[in-house]
Amino acid sequence: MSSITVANSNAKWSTDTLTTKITYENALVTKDPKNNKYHVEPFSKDYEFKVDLKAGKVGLLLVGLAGNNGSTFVAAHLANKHKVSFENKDGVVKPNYFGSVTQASTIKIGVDATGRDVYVPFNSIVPFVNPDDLVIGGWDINNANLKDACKRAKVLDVNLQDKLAEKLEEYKPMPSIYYPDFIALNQKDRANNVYNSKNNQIDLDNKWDHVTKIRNDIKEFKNKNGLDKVIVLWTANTERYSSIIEGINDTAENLINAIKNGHKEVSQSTIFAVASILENSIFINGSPQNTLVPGVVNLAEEHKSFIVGDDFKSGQTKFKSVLAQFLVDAGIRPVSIASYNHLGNNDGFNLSSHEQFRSKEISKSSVVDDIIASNQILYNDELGKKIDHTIVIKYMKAVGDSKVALDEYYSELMLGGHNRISISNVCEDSLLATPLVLDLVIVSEFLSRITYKSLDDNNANFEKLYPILGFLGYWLKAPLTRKGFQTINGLNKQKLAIENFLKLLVGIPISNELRFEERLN
Ligand code: NAI
Ligand code: DG6
Repeated sequence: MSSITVANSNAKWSTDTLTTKITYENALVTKDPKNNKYHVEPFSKDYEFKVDLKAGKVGLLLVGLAGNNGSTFVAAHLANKHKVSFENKDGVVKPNYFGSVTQASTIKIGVDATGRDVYVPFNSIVPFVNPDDLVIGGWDINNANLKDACKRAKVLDVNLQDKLAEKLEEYKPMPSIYYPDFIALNQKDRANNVYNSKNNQIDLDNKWDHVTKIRNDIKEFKNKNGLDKVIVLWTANTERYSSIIEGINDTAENLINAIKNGHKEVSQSTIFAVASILENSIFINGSPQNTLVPGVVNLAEEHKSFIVGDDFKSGQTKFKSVLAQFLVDAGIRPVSIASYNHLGNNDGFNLSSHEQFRSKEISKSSVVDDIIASNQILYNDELGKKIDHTIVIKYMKAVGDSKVALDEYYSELMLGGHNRISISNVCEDSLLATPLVLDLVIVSEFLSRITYKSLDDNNANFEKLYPILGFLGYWLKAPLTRKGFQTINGLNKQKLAIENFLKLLVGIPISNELRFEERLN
């Protein structure tokens, strides 16, 4: 149940459901090519939304469980669930989920009688799953239990690792599917927990059998733990891009046939996505590669199953999607952005291989596209419609998980002036990514409980949201977007969308900063 009550008769709570009538307002803009004038036509549409208030028992299966993100995520879950504090040189550290929007941020619900803003915890206005209640498991091509995986990752303080050791040791990854061609060759030695390997021979032909194995793993995990639903999240190594080939991975039917024929362009992450969709499990891709090829999107549409991607937006890119937006919105014209990274964890080692780096380069580069496209005064045929945007990633073992990100924003000011902003950003990469994993899981699970119908159509039935959960763009570097629609990267726009949606669901007006209480007489 929500911790607030809203005096709005459009939002009705019962024990099981919240039903809300919402008016969606926007404006349709057309341009007259004869005189280049815009015509704006405001419109509104009425909807009824229904939220199933009971999440049930939720399971999470991580692909890449024994990696830095996977092991840090489980350790954070255990530390918070069992309230394990530990001591470091600064004193006692209590468990928390700093960096998680759902667990550590607040949302404005209105103003008090004196006009002051009132905030409540983000997770207090609608019933999200409590992270403590998640049942976690997963796969890895490496067989390390999570005590050993945390030690190898060198992310968490040793005192915390020691306190959690017994519990962490109980988590062991299930054998996974491994197609060596998709991740860096330098990962070969890690692969000692591989389902499709017999006598040192990797089976790349029976890919449908691999789908079946993953489906069975999901089913067994669900049954064994008495779960109502399972979410699958890819936090394994970055793969190379798959080629999109007509007749192979362009439609659901072609993709299924390609898997049955063992086609070489079907990646292991796509196998996980297909298996998840067929099990009606939400699938989230936390890495940059194009796991969610058109055939996967089509399959998700056919099965009305949810998919989310791509690539966690954790540090440098998150900052970029704020700073670039700020510059362009201020009327300043960024002309180049140079982004360097060096890191020494296994992710960095994998990315030191060209094809895997290329996947990351694509997702990191696309982040300013919509921001630039929003301002035709600064970006046009005369001045140029693009900026120089360079991404460099270097593996440097010594710095481990403490990634160093250096950015230089070079912009044009008025009358030929220039502005150079340099940013240095250092922190444990996996401590930034782990809260994002949690948010993606918690929010996608919540969105999966929502149905809606149009009130303009008397015959409309309640249906689920569109399978690509675009509301999760805030947490992703390259948000997968419905065909024909524009990708939104600006962080503030992304946050506003999810916050406003939650507010509307409980009957609170969407955010605006008009502050008439103060500014009118
Ligand atoms: P990691 O290299 O420590 O962990 C990846 C794990 O995946 C390894 O344990 C590896 O054995 C396993 N793996 C590889 N292929 C597999 C397969 N076929 N099935 C199951 N497991 C498999 O990497 P880390 O740091 O945990 O990052 C994971 C992913 O998240 C990477 O793709 C990275 O690019 C992405 N990412 C990480 C961010 C961060 O801030 N840490 C942010 C954005 C994305
Ligand atoms: C090098 O940048 C390694 C990558 O895996 C990143 O650490 C990760 O994608 C996070 O990137 P960002 O740009 O969100 O900080």
